[in-house]
Amino acid sequence: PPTRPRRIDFIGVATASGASVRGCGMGPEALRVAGLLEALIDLELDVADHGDLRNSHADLSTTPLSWRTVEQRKGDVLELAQLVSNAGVKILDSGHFPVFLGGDHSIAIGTVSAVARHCLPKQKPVHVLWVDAHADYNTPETSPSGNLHGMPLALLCGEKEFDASYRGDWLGRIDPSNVTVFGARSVDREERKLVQARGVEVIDMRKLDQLGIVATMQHVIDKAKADKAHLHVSFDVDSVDPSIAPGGGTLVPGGLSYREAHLVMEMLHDSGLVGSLDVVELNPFLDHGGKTATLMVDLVASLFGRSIMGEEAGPVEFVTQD
Ligand code: NNH
Ligand code: MN
Ligand code: MN
Ligand code: MN
Repeated sequence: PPTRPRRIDFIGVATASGASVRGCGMGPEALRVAGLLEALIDLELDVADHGDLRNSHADLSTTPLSWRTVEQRKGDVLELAQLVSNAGVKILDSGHFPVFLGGDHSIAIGTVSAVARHCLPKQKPVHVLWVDAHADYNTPETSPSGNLHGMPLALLCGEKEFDASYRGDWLGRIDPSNVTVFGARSVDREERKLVQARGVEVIDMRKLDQLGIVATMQHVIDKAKADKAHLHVSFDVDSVDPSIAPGGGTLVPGGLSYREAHLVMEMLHDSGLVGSLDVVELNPFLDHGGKTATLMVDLVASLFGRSIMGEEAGPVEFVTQD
């Protein structure tokens, strides 16, 4: 059956501590202003907005983000990850569908942790679809930038270079062979070696050009279906081409087109396998008049069943007539 959850719970994570460019802490509010809740209510879905999580400590007010050391920002990211993880578990345990609004991609440390804590005790495997221009599989050793938004997958998959100081409900919770990176076109040299060694599937833009969305997404869906998995989708806005999604801090040319991105969401909807979603890296300060925020609202609506010919039309199937 298509993805039609009982209730969709939004939770914002207002942070840019994992990134070097500031501004994506305003992402959750921009998505609300662009009409995220209205779009889903319009689909006759039940929604609830839990507001935003943010770092609590007072020294953020005396040491602004751009002056914070790598160590301080790591502390911010891990503190927030625990808050996000706990909030996510609550939502999932209530039987609701969490949509996490970033914030930079380091919030996925907490979001995927929540999914793992909810699913793994029930023997439900967790598959992760990481839609991104980047692979986000750097470690503290391989990272060219030191930014944690380029490392969440490696941490979740238990890369050894994350020492005990990174410990939490996230370290090593995900099996790298259950991860698919989709839409990549910027993978760092050492990062490339790691994803290959660990068996992370990377459906990069070249493969997408050659095979198309339908075949590649069907493959992702079939893998998750065969495993009876919970599919978590982590959608980085920079996966989409910068010409239509300019609101990101680390843009790379050659991304998903408008229709390719929608088809990803439409096929995911029809699969009925998606149980949680991140929308991350939206930077309203860099966006052009809400262009990227509005695109993301439309993409989320597609994931939850908005379709061109109406919801009654049902999943698309080709009928051959003789
Ligand atoms: N790979 C680079 C790094 O690790 C860039 C990561 N930036 C992202 N990832 N926006 O999605 O620093
Ligand atoms: Mn569940
Ligand atoms: Mn990312
Ligand atoms: Mn990215």
